[in-house]
Amino acid sequence: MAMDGDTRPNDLSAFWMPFTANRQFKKNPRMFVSADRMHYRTDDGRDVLDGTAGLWCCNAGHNRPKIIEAIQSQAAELDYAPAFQMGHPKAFELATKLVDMAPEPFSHAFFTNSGSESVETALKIALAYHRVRGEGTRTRLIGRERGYHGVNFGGISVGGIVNNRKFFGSLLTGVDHLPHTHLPEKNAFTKGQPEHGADLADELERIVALHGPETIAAVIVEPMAGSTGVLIPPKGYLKRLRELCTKHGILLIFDEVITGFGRLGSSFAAAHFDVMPDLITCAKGLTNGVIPMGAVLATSQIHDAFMQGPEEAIELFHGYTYSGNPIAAAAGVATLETYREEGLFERAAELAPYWEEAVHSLKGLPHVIDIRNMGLIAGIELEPIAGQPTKRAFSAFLKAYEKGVLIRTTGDIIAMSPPLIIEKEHIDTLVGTLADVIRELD
Ligand code: PXG
Repeated sequence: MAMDGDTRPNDLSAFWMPFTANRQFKKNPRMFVSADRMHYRTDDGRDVLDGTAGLWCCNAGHNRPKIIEAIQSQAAELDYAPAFQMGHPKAFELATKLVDMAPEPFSHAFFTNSGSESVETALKIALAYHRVRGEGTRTRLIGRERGYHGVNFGGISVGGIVNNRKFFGSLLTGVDHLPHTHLPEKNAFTKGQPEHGADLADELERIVALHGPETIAAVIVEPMAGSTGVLIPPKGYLKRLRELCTKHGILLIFDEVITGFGRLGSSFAAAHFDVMPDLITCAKGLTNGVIPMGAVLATSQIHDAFMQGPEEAIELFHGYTYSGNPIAAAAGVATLETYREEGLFERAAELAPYWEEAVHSLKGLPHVIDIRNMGLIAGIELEPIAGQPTKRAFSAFLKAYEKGVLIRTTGDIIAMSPPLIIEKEHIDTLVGTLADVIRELD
């Protein structure tokens, strides 16, 4: 129990923390107690510059009044409405705003509560799409090595992160993986999209030849892989993947849980790269991270394929108690309006060159073996300490936190993805502090 007026709970044992070294954390906890725009405030009263938009989600920065107000008034007006066979205006409003923001072919939104649920939903829609069209033999799903698609069974099956998979049994059957596109020996220190690796998309031909195209339902990839260390797609790679999927009647799913909502300087990566998948998953920035919510965006072609049977029949046997939850929808509407009113996606695009120069200035510092960037995102790869992978980057994370900057690490890669309201001075502080941190590393 917390003491009155004490902001640090003194019993940390009950909360089993996600993706955290629980015992280590609880010996030396790091607690945020409030936030404002670009900064968190710690329980010991320090300001910490947010270099990661929370977990890649608070794209408009923290505690934005419009979003707070929308949540408060929605909660007071309509707290919850049943999601099945009933509606409420905010979910429809948000769906319309969302498809208006998305690139042209996306005309429908299915609501979920997280990125993981968006992935499960997209995979299920893909399988069901083929079935309702009489192509029920298309049951295979293709992911990619080093892909992250959340933590549910479909997502870890198509995902390519060994620790997220190996503890959890046999996963989905009928899944195959494309090779990842990380080629440091050829592409290290590339600014923006790397030159080499488009041909790795051709591996899909090998997988198709092995199984037969009529067995494959969908390919799912992150257009830019975030969680495994900011892997930027090689020039031409996504376009090639699109061509091959079209050629073989396979649906292409872009998992845009990180790349959606301005991270690359466009609404979605699909628009940024001008490559249109058939389905887009999103979450995180949809509500600025404030309330759990995700969505799957579908083209009319996908959606309309389901709208064929008798009108009184349920077309898709899928959905969640909280699909389109009123308070989440209100937060979503206020978030999308904030992005638009403040031109935050354009702002990200304008700042991207400054960001690129800033992060690449870290080249030449000790242990730095690669730097990757795009939009307002960067990955800085460190040489692992021999026999102790992840240790060097994690100690950078701890030192940065002590110096008042929040970064994120995955393996020995430092990832940064600040709120899109970041100012140049913040970029200087973020990168300057990181340079000091890296110089101090063992
Ligand atoms: N797909 C992608 C591409 C993601 O990045 C998910 C699905 C799952 O979303 P939910 O909302 O279920 O967590 C994600 C989530 C990190 C980090 O620092 C990345 C995520 C989540 C937490 C930490 O790499 N991505």
